[in-house]
Amino acid sequence: MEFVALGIVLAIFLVAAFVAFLKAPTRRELPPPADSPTVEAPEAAPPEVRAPEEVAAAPVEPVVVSAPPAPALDVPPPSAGRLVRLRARLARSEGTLGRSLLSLLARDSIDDDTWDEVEETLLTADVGVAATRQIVDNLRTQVMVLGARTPDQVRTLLRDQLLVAIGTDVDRGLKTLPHDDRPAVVLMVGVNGTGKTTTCGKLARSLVGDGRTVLLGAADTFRAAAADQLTTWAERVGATVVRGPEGADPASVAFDAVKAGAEQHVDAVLIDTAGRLHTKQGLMDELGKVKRVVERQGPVDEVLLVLDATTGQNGLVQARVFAEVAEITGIVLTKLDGTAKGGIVIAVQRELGVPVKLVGLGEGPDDLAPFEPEAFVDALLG
Ligand SMILES: Nc1nc2c(ncn2[C@@H]2O[C@H](COP(=O)(O)OP(=O)(O)O)[C@@H](O)[C@H]2O)c(=O)[nH]1
Ligand SMILES: [Mg+2]
Repeated sequence: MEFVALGIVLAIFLVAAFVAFLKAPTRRELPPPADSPTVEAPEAAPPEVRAPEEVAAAPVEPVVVSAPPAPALDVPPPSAGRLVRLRARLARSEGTLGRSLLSLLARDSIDDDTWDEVEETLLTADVGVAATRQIVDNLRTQVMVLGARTPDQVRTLLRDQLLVAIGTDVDRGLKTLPHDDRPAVVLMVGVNGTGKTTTCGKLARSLVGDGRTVLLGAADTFRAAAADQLTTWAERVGATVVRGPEGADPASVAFDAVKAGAEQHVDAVLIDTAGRLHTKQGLMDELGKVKRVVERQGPVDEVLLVLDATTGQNGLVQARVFAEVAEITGIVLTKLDGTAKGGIVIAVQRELGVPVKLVGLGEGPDDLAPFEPEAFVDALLG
């Protein structure tokens, strides 16, 4: 009897051992071969590098660990608040204006000589004669009322007056939304080299980033390189481009671009134009014609005058010429990252009675920002 019982126990044990043996290989298949991690992990990987199965178990980390860096061009940062982010770049050239004014106004007693210096500082910063006079008059009154001033009060005073000069209650929004089942049409005008083509590209990228569809019209047909440059931007930002042969009629290219934009139901058509200024009459004729021909299909929503901020008073002369040609709806002030003097913002708005809507702060694809007076003045004052 004992033998039978012992035999049964032995048999059960054997069966269990056999089953365990059968299952073992299956379990061995689950963990990856010991040497497989070296394929991804560098040989000198520190011991704390996670085993692949551990990484796979964590739902978020694999993306962080193994995803290739997203191409920067595909994810433009939001256009809102850009000026604040690009402020340091602006401050590079603007800081001196703010610092000079702040230190002049912080003096215990401000005599006529000091006021002359304030005026001089503003004029040197391209603010313009009329606006400078207004700012100085207002500051004088306020300083008289205040008497002794703390640095904070001086800062507030100056900030308020600069904001008044720039204007905070102006609509600086860009009309780039489709309407009446048609794309918004934006015409980019300005002298050669001011940044029209670059601004078309940057604006297209920003719109695409906001989820819109954009078509670029290469109506600068004067040089083939101009259309090539715009086409490169279109490829970079994911926009369609309509171009004509070199020397084609700019108005007909612009017309075709708007037509194609409407047929393709894009949200916005941005038209890049040429800016030869050697004959003012020729320019007027050409731009006027572009606008009229485009308007056969519907209204032009924005005519943006692109001005190089570093050209100072020269820029104002150009602005006047272009304002005669086309009804400018907004100003794009480019190259504010360079040696430009910020006062030009005030001067050009006064000159044209049209708001600065965008500012260019570099050559990079995201170096275009909606103009925000508060952020701008804060950058001036450091
Ligand atoms: N630093 C700087 N350069 C700019 C800016 N905008 C345009 N540019 C440069 O100015 C040059 C002329 O620009 P482009 O768009 O070809 O001018 P267009 O002739 O008016 O079309 C190019 O080298 C641009 O990279 C800007 O905001 N800052
Ligand atoms: Mg160009």
